[in-house]
Amino acid sequence: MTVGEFLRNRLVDEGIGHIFGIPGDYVLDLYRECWDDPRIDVINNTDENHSGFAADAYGRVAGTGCLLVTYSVGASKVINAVQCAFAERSPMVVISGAPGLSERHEGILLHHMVNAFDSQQKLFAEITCANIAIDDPATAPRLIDAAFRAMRENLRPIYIEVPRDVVKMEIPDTAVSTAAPAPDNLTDTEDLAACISEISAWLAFSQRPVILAGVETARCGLSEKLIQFAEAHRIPIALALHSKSLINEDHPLFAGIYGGTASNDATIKLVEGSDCLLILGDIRTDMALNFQPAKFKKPQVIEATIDQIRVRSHSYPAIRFQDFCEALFQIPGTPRPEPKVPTGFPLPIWNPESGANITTAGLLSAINHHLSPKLAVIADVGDVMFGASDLHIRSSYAFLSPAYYTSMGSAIPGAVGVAFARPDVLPVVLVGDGAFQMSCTELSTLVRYKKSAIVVVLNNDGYTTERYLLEGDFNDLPMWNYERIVDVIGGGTGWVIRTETELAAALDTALKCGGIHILNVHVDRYDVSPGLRRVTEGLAQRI
Ligand SMILES: Cc1ncc(C[n+]2csc(CCOP(=O)(O)OP(=O)(O)O)c2C)c(N)n1
Ligand SMILES: [Mg+2]
Repeated sequence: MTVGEFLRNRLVDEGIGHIFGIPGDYVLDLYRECWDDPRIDVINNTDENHSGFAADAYGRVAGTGCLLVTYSVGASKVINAVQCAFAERSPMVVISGAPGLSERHEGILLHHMVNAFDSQQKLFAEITCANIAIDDPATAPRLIDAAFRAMRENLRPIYIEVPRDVVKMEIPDTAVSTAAPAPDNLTDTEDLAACISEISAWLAFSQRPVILAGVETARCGLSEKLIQFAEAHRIPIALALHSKSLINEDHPLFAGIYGGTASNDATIKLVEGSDCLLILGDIRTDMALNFQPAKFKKPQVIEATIDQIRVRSHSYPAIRFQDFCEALFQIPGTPRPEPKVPTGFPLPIWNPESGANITTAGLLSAINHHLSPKLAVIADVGDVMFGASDLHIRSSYAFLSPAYYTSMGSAIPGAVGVAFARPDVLPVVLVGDGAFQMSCTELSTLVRYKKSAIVVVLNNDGYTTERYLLEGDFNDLPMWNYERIVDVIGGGTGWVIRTETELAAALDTALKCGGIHILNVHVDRYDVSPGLRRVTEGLAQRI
């Protein structure tokens, strides 16, 4: 078996059916192999930065994303998206080609090379949980398997560099192991029993337990068990914006999006007033606390993440998060009265009025009106992301947004990832005019692969989110005819929208007919969503 074949087998074992990337000479042999492999579809993007965000979104929905790029010029462009995946715990396999081992001693500089041959691996070391460069087929299986294991444990990207002449090298039979290796981190069972008994006793006494659930539970496949646990104990579940859609928002225990002072008063009261706040798999970020210090204090909190298990002021370093959750979710239910659960910020009912100018709030109401399990909302960074916090999402993985890392330009590529991961749902992209200008070439990939999507461009004439922090000409953008991108990419329908009735007509047609629809929605440059208004009040106090 060759190194290339071994690696492809491991990708398939991992459930990866699609790889995103762009070819280049240092990765060509591996590219060809993956392209020809009937088990894998390789999707060419228009830029490696977009491949990165497509793979990230694919991973968030399907389990694991994968990138295949050439050395240096390609790999350096995926760094932003890999950082996003690292920060937000999205597993991803980053495969990069590299100069062949045999050509490294010719005494000349090789194209794309910067500094030393291993410079790229060092760059990725900071933003992956395992990074390997394969320089010997005999060690390749062990290194590759250990990297995949690290990805599963840490839910973070891994980096695999394959020099071009290594791809077709034969692995010695003795080096290919089939035995399942033991996990790296084993839970101390005595510690786990002590920890769970401590929590059981606390839960039995607690009057106001609340769960603040986060993406790590979903990434470990524990969402269903989490919900059953909450139901058995009648514990309300709040979510941070970066975890939105972890549970169906119609669920009677869903307590709203908790975003510090940007939340609904009832959600704030519930979360901050809890006498047993179970923070499960959630990353605590400034964005999720609306840029204020956390209001809940250690004596109220059980915090379990991949990085630590902490109960009040002490931690249990020898317990794996996955094992902790499995044991926690088996604690028998406590009889407790039905909790009072807040209902979030209901967006106004969508009732389009003839001639009325569209506003950002109206746009969100319209999207909300059409939401169904057949749609997935992918929000870019900008007002669309903060505003989307109020959307009522009714199915899991139906909302994606990098609400912690907050890089602009992720949503259109993200729609490409979602389109392949979930061909049964229609991606609805919410993107600002600024983020659109960064990422619109990727719409061409949707057309190329005959995918459908509704792309709503919130055209507020510039960087409106930034205007609220510091106004200046640097927030202005050249005004584009966004809807006319369909002529350039050779597919889709463009819409210019200024009124509620125009928006209603465009959405109705787009939902009925499929294909690509680009909605250029003009709003006033200072018009913002209710969600952004709440957030800027918090941020303004910080800067
Ligand atoms: C890649 C990247 N560059 C810059 C920023 C800083 N930034 C945050 S929001 C924003 C403005 C977004 O503009 P637009 O997409 O038009 O959305 P709007 O705020 O107008 O709704 C900028 C520049 C960022 N988050 N990501
Ligand atoms: Mg804008």
